[in-house]
Amino acid sequence: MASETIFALSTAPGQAGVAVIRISGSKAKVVLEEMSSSFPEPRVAALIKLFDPEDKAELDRCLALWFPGPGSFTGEDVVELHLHGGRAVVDGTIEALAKLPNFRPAEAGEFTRRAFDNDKLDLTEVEGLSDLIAAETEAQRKQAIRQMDGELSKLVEGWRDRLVRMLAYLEAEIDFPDEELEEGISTQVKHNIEQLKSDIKHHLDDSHRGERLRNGIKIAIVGPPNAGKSSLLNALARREVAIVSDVAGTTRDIIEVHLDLSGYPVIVSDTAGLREIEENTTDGIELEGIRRAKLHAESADLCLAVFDIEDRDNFDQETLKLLDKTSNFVVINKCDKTEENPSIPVSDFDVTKISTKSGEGIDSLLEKLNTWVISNMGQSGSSSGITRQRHRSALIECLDSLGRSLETDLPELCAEDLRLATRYLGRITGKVDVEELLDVIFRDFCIGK
Ligand SMILES: Nc1nc2c(ncn2[C@@H]2O[C@H](COP(=O)(O)OP(=O)(O)OP(=O)(O)O)[C@@H](O)[C@H]2O)c(=O)[nH]1
Ligand SMILES: [Mg+2]
Repeated sequence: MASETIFALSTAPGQAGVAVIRISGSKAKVVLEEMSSSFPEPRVAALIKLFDPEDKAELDRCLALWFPGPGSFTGEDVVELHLHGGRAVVDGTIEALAKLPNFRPAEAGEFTRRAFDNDKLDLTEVEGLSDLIAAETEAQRKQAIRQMDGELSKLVEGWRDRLVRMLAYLEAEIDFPDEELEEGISTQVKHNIEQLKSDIKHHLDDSHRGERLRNGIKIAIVGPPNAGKSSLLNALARREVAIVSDVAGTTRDIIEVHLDLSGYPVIVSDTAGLREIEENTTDGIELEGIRRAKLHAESADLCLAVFDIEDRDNFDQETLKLLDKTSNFVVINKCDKTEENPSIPVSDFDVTKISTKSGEGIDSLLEKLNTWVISNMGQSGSSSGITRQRHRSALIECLDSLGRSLETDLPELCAEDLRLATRYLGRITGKVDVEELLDVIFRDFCIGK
C-alpha cells in the first residue's frame, strides 16, 4: 500500500477556465483540514476558500470534492480541487501542496496505477482508459469505451473460467485414478479444449481490426515522379502539407496526414516518386526515398497509385509491380489536361479520374475511400476486442499451450499445459505475472492520470 499522498494537475497545462488538481493517498483529507475554509460532504461539490497551509494566504476560491476511499477512482482517499485555470493559481496551489508532510507530486500514470493496485481496474480497463484519453475519432472512442467497460476483460475471464473448470476435472482424474469417475472425462476435457481453441482462434482471426483502429489505418500514395502525389495529399488534407513542384523527385521523405474517414482514423502518406535509377547514382537521397516508399507501400493497408493521364500509354512498371489488383486503387491525375475521356489501360483496377488542379474527382475518390474504410473495418460494434499486440501475443501463446495439451494422453502433462494457458490469459487482464508489463503500460499515461 502506497504511503505517500500524491498530487498533480489532471487537466492540460496552460491557461483555461478551470484546472483540476487531484490528490490521492491516506493524508488527502489534510488538504481540506489545513487549506480549506470548510470540509465538504463526501462526493458533494463545495465552494471553498483555499489557503496556503503555512502563511494562510488565500490561493483561490474554488470547488472542492471529497471522495473517501475505497469509493474513489484510486480506491484511496481522494480530494479534487477545481481551481480557476490560471498559471499562477495552479503553480501556487502545487507549491502549497508540496509543503504538506508526506505529500509529493505524482509520477506519470500513478493515479491509475494505484487504481489498478487497489483492484479498481484490471489491465485491459486501464488500457481502455488510456485509449479513451488518446482517442481522436468516434470509432476509436467507441472501442476505448467498450474496453474500459470491461468487454475484453469479460471475454478473457470467461475463457479463463472454462480452463479452470477443465483443470478441476483433470485434477480429479489425477487424484483419483482408480476410482471410476464419470466415463470419458478425458474425452470431454479434450472436446472442451478444442472448443476453446476454436473460440480464441475466431477472435484472433479479425484482420487486426482493433489494433488498426487504435493505431490508424494506413493508406500510402505511390506513383512515378511528378504524377501529382503530393498535390493529392494536399487535396485530401485540404491544406498545403507537402511541397509541390514540377521538378521530378521533389518528395524524398514520407509525409503523413491524419484524416477522419467515417469516424475511423486514417493516416495517409505521400512518398517519393518511384523510378528506376541506377544503384550507383550520385543521388543517394533519392535512392533512399524510393526504398522507403516501397517499404511503406508494402506495409500499408491500401495503396493509391497515382499516374499522370498523359502517361496512359506507358504507365510506370515500378509502381504497377507494387500493386495488388484486388486491394489497391488507381488514381489518374491531371484530367484537366485532356478534353476527351480516354480509356485507361489498367482495366483490372478500380480507377478514379481526378484533377487536383480543378478539384474534379476528389469527392468521388473520398467517397470510395470512405466506403473502403467502412467495409474493411466492419461495423464498429463487431470488433473482436483485441486492441494491442500484447493481447494478441498472449492469446497466441495460450493457443500453443492448448495445442500441446491435446498432444498427450497423460493427464499430468495435459494439466500442466492448461495451467500455462491459464497464465497467458491472466496476463491480459493482469491477474498473474505482470510486474514487468506494468511499467510499460503505465508509462503511456500522462501525469495527473
Ligand atoms: N495540370 C495539372 N497539373 C498538376 C495536377 N496535379 C499536380 N500537377 C502539377 O504536377 C507537378 C507535380 O506535382 P507534385 O504533386 O509535386 O507531384 P509528385 O507526384 O508529388 O512528384 P514527386 O514528389 O516529384 O514524386 C506540379 O507542377 C503540379 O502543379 C493536375 O491535376 N493538373
Ligand atoms: Mg511529391
